[in-house]
Amino acid sequence: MSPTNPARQATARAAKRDEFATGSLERPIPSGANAPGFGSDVAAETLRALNIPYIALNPGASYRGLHDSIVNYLGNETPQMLLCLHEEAAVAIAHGYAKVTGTPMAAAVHSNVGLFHATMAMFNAWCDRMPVIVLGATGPVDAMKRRPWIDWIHTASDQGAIVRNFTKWDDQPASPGAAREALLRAYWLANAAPKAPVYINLDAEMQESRLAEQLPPIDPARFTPPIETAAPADLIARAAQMLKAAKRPLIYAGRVSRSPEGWNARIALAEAINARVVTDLKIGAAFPTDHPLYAGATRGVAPDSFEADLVLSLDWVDLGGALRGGATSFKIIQVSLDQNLHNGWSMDYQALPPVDLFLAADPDVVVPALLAALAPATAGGSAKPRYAPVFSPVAPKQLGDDALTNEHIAYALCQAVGERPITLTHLPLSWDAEWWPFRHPLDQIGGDGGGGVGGGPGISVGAALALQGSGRLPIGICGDGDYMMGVTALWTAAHYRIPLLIVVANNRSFFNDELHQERVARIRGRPVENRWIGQRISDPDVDMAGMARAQGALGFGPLTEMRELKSTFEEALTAVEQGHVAVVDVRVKPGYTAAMTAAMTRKTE
Ligand SMILES: Cc1ncc(C[n+]2csc(CCOP(=O)(O)OP(=O)(O)O)c2C)c(N)n1
Ligand SMILES: [Mg+2]
Repeated sequence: MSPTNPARQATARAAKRDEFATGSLERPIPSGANAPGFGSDVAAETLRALNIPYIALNPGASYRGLHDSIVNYLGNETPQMLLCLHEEAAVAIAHGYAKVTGTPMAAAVHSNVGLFHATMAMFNAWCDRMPVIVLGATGPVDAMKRRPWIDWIHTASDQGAIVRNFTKWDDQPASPGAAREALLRAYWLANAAPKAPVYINLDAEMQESRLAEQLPPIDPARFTPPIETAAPADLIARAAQMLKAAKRPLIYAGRVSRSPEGWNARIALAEAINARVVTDLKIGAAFPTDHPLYAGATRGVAPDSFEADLVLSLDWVDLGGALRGGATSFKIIQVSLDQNLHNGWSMDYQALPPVDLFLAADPDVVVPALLAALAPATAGGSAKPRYAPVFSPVAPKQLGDDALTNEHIAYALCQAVGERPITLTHLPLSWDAEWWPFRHPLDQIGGDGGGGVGGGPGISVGAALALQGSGRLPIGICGDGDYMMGVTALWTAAHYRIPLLIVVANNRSFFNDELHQERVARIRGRPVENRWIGQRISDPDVDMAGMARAQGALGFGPLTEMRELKSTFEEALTAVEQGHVAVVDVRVKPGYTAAMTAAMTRKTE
């Protein structure tokens, strides 16, 4: 696969932007400014040069210079501002956008306080290895320039320290020229695998100072060269030998791109070596789940259960955890660049896996190389996914009539969706991969990354933004706790006419933690009946649909019966096709799938 320059990919995307309603909104009157006059104009111009399509933000005085430059110098396009009601939503939207496109948009947050709000979403994007360019600002670094009180509380001597442990790089450039270079470097680094958020802190004084002289023009593409990380040919040959020799190879299809070519190459590789393939709902779809070689989505199932004699991990999240307790009877090939991001603060690097052959390379580059080494004639994927993105509802299982479950949601929604191409932008904690087939890398884009509840709505809005014009209908299914923590992201979708369906799997509880309380009670011989106290979200029940309507979205429900589900989903999907944001509140009974409960309770007994 040939590398593509991220800046050039973004150009095409930015050109498409105008086709949607979003791009026609909030058009400023012309300012007449046609040359950069201030430090922040240079920063804004650099975002334009990098073709950053959007900047999700919550405003603040610390970056009022940049704000003015985007509106009055750039005319509020490339990037276009997307106003958010909370900084966590701003970053989550950028995270969701990156999950679909693989490239970053920007988010802007005000000084230390806005950055504090943004931290959880930045941590989610970090753990998810997704690129986000977070712009921030500090009050004037020069104390002589600070306004009394407010500029002092909103100035920190090392603001980047707030997020340094979970960003790939941060900087506080001291001049317009340095700001330009910092933004180019930020874009370049955020886009190089392993991808991750970066943070640039623009000094208020630098933004607002008049430009003493024009900067010499530069070609941004030359400062953001694509980095393709291939494995050396001798290691590919060794890996191919091992794969050929294996009798029961197992592929752990982990963090891979959304590219259809990469998808087809993985199918071709699995078929070439007759390997079973395991995937993970935490990350985006990596293999067709109705392929005969598909072996299921694992929550840390050991390969012993497949009697594998060789494991090929394509950057699997937590390979060490998956192999715990049974890695002696088979060989392990690991393909990953993730070690380049590991630091001493976050343990999100997971357990250290045993490895027999390590390929420090991009899995999307390695798979076609392995195919070529195995069978040169069949190498090279086609541009179209071999599995058409057409859904058929899953066969109904024993679905009771008494109380709805997430499985009812899956079944009725899948039926209502019919043949429409959709993207599942978020799934609740208790979701089973068997309920919904994935046949395209954009059928599902994975979870929140860092286990930070509240990311679901924002990530879904960002994914929906990126999917505009793709013909895919975005559907996010969120727990009620997740929905309520991130619900204000929906206002941004409603305001900027970003069509999206959110289904709330509403068990009226932070139910995950009820299970934890039950476990503790059991271990301590105390009443499990009390597990709901401090967990249940009822009395009063929250009006989920009302929270949608309050922000200009359509609200349906609460639904309590199976017969209401399909028709309401159909109505909501039609509304989304017409450009609306719709929320359907489905009351589900508290309870998790057996697999989820088992995964949660492992190691805690
Ligand atoms: C920011 C944050 N706060 C708290 C938690 C702990 N936590 C994990 S799952 C969960 C419950 C989430 O509730 P909901 O989205 O309704 O899903 P449910 O468990 O009910 O299916 C909580 C509170 C977390 N992971 N992240
Ligand atoms: Mg819940």
